[in-house]
Amino acid sequence: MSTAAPDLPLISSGKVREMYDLGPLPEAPGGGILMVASDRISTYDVIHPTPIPQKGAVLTGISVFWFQRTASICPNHLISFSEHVPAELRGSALAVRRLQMLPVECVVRGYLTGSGWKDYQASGRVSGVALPEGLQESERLPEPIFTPSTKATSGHDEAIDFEQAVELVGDRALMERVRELSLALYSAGAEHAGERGVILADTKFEFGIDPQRPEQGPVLADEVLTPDSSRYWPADHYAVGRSQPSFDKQYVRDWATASGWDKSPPAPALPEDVVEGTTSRYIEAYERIVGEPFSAWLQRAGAPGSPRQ
Ligand code: Q0N
Repeated sequence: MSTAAPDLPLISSGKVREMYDLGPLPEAPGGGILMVASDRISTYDVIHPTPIPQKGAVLTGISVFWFQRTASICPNHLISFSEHVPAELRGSALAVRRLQMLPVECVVRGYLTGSGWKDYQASGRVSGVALPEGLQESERLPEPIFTPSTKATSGHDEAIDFEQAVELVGDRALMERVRELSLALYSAGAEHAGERGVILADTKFEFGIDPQRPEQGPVLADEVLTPDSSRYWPADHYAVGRSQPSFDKQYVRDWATASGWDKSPPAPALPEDVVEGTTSRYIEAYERIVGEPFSAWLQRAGAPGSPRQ
């Protein structure tokens, strides 16, 4: 469902979500942000003009599950999924603490795929981490690796090594802590996914510092262990030596490829059956990962049209 924009100052509008200024809140005197996950979908880095109903709510519900489940590993920016969230946006938006973001994307890889596979083929390394020879596409790594990246001026992600991340952040001890937390969060996600027949191939975290409480160290921000920030693969289709079908987007990718689209903007509109199939896959991803009906999330969040308890 697409919803009218809230009457709040817009901070930023990204490919798949908007951020609005909530101003100072009792829980966050330094300021709150309303993060709204849209139903927009991209393939090959291009947004399609057709939304995927419920996608934003699925990603928001999965993030909340992980914020709650990883709170013992690391503090996070979540304030509330109901308080401070406009009624029309409940289910697909979160009130979060405003942080000073670290200018690095904290990628953890347990399997060799995507740009990691490309960089390994070219150099034997990923973000400066040397890997054994002879690995195959999609192979499980001997142990998960931390492969930071940064938003290049073009907007594209650029792999950097740990030393470059230290320079960007300006604090070695802080960056070491961020690496340790990222690896611990990935392990928690991968173990949980594995128990549910899903492989967590890789994922991206973002951290910030709470200016009100800098002594608590890095605070987990952004979205966490969602299908948009991670590669989840169905374990029963896993095989090394080839690319893997993605849990959520494969319908769209397969259709887009078969349509003859050359992957340059603009992306084509999606037919109804592809939209419906993709919504179903997102809801299935929620139910596999969280282990409850997706309707339970909508109800807990007080999403419009969901029955009140
Ligand atoms: C924020 N992004 C994503 C860092 C920025 N809690 C927050 N407080 C303030 N800002 C942000 C959040 C969150 N979440 C996050 N933009 C703003 C973009 N990243 C890219 C990497 O560098």
